[in-house]
Amino acid sequence: MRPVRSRLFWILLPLLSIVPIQAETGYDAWLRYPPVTEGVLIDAYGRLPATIVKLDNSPTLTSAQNEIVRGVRGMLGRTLRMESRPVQGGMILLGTFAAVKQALPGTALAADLITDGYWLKATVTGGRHVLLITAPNDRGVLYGAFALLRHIALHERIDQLDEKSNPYAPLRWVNQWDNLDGSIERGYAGRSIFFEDNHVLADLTRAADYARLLASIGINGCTINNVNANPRVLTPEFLPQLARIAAAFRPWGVELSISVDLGSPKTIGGLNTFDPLDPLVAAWWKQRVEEIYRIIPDFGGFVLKADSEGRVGPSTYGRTHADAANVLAAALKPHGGIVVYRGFVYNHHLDWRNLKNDRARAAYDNFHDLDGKFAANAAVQIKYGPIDFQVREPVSPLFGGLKHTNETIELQITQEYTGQQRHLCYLVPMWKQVLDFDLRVNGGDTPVKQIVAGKTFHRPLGGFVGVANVGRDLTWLGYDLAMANLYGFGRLAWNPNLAARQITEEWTRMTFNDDPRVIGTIVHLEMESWKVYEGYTGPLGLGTLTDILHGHYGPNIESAERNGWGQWIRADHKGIGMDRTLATGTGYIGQYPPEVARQYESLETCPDHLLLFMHHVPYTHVLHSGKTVIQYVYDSHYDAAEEAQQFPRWWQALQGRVDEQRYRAVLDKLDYQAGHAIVWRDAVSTWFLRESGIADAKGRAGHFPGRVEAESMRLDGYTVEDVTPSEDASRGKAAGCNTAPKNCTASYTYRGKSGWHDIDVQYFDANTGVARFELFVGKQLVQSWAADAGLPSNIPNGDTSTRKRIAGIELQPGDEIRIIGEPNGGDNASLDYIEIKEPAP
Ligand code: GCW
Repeated sequence: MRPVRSRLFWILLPLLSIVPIQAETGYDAWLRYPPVTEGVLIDAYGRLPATIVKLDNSPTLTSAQNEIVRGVRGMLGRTLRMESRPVQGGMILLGTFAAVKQALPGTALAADLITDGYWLKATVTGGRHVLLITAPNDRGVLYGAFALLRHIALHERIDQLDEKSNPYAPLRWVNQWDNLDGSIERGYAGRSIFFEDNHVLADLTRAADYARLLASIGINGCTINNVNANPRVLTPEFLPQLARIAAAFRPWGVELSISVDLGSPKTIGGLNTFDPLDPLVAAWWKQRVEEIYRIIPDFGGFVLKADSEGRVGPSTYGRTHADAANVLAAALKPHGGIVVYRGFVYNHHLDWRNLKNDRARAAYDNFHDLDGKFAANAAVQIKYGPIDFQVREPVSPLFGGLKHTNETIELQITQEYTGQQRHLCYLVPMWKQVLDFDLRVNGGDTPVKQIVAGKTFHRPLGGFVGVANVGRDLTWLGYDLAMANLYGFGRLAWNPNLAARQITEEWTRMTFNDDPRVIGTIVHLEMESWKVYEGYTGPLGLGTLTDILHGHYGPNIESAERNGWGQWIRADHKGIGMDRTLATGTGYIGQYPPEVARQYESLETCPDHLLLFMHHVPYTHVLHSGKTVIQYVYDSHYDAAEEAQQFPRWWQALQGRVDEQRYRAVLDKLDYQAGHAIVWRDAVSTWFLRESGIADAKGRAGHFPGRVEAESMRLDGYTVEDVTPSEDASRGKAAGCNTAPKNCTASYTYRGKSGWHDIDVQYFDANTGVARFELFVGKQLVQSWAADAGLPSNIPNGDTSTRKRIAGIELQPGDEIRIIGEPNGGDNASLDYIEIKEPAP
């Protein structure tokens, strides 16, 4: 009998042929390998040889082979035949130079490749098609495999491949700041994928999958524990556990390294000293290192933070940083290991009253005189700016100050001061500026990237280190869009000459899809985001005006002042900015080579975006842009916050074009960011208005049309409280519900025009409990929600201030708007205000 098809079937038929967009967790990041569906490409890739041969059995080559099989199966729907010896017909051939030479004598190999570099070559030998993936070492072959898969994922031609690629620098590491108890310093994506409860996790699947992600972008080392290191990591009980992580990394060519505590010989070694020049101490390190290499032969080395932020260091014995680095370096040297010594050394008890004191000077002052004293297998790791991962800093002058010392640059993938992976802040454009910055050492062409790669001063070692705090969250960094930073870091470490836009486009296409609308929107969002974040947090070189004493997240302008941490902005009623000039200030500018110093020293030539980092000026100082400083601050905050309002709108255009799960997750984050950008805008503008006494020429600062303060609503149970700092709440006050377990109510009678409106409820989401809210209009429950965002504070302030937008409500004069807050734990369901607005067009 012929099957009878209903009319519905024919109506649905066109829909059935659309490839459904599968829900995705984000776990696969940019290694999703979705099917290639375009006919032309299917034909072209169809000519790929059916067999893949790997010429030896090393774990890395095995990964390379497996990865190609996995990728080809996903993208082209074909399962390659895996062989370990050359076959008669066409093949993809994986092998090191040495192996290829043996298997296919006469193959001319690329002589100009260095360690980790690779060559992809489509060729015909003996009448058969061979796609050669070869390199001087195993890891290079693996990188070649990922490069091939990237070409296919980006729908590029591979039939005539002849691509040689060398890494820009030998050292391409990430530093994780994981604690052995499973917490992560500045981690925003769940607990550690390595540790729990002072042990290495039994299941290291995540560690292996992380290594795969790292390998795919050319990262060859991972330091797994916090630079604020627990000495326990070196104990005999712990080392075998580390070996398990090294084993999880090894197939991906990622070398394991650890952060150590200089005090270890004393704290865990039973010595009564950790003096780096004491022979017993040197012997202790040597013995520990031997023990490590016995079980981890490819161990990468040590990272050391000493004499910084409370860590012990060589100063205890009057020794230098070079002495400390070198005792470790000597122990590591016979095994090929290295020591990376952090240049992030400064006094956090600086006297703020002394106008000549300057934390920005610290790295250069501490290390410049030691130039040439560090061992050849040691490198000084320098944060990109002289303070601490701010949204904008000049490049550290120390890069130009060490000519006989290996260097690495430390960038922060973790968005500690740049929105903590709740705000979109894509840092590749910033890193590009830093890496391209020409320090003009000796008047020459000396961009930072070349210096740190060891090219400028012919150093044997050097490179790029990214602080990356991935956690157990399935998205790795807690936010799908933040993963562009991890991807971008790796790509830049491989080749800092890549354009930011190209990197972003690659990442977008591989992470989402090839829809031009998707690519256009996401690339635009990412590329705009740093400028926008800077605009509503801290422009003109002020740095992120965040709470530097606590969460490093929400606004708290004055937390930078009048304490020993030295992140001063020196603001008073008349003016603002750190005078770092040679003429009248701290002299910091003198640490730069003369051409750069001249540019920064003069108000005429100092760029606006660093003005307040370098100079103290009155609020009325006129910038190159023609605006006064104070008006620029207002404009920047209002404009950038306005642009952040557009982020979720742009994203909404992608509904149905990206999978629903990630679509929702990203939209939630962008909505949240849009709300928090307003918190920033208001806090900073209010503070500057108060401090300077100069009105916003456009009349915005201090005026909030449509806003109804919680403290002026009818309150039942709620009590009015002061918020600290006061600019973190509208008019400085909030209403808190301290009557737990009883609910509180705040209500207001609407007197405006009738029609459609949006209601924004601004509340504080403390992390000590999950309060709930209900919003009623008249008797009708319009919205209820939970305050469960896990923000980094337990009180009402700029960290916890959160917006809930209830869009599209018809209001009529006389309507009662009522909010019921249900406190929970320590979260008092605090309210700041409601704002009633006509919907944006
Ligand atoms: O940025 C600061 C962080 C600290 C960090 C330190 C460092 C690991 O706030 O959490 O400690 O820098 O880089 O050593």
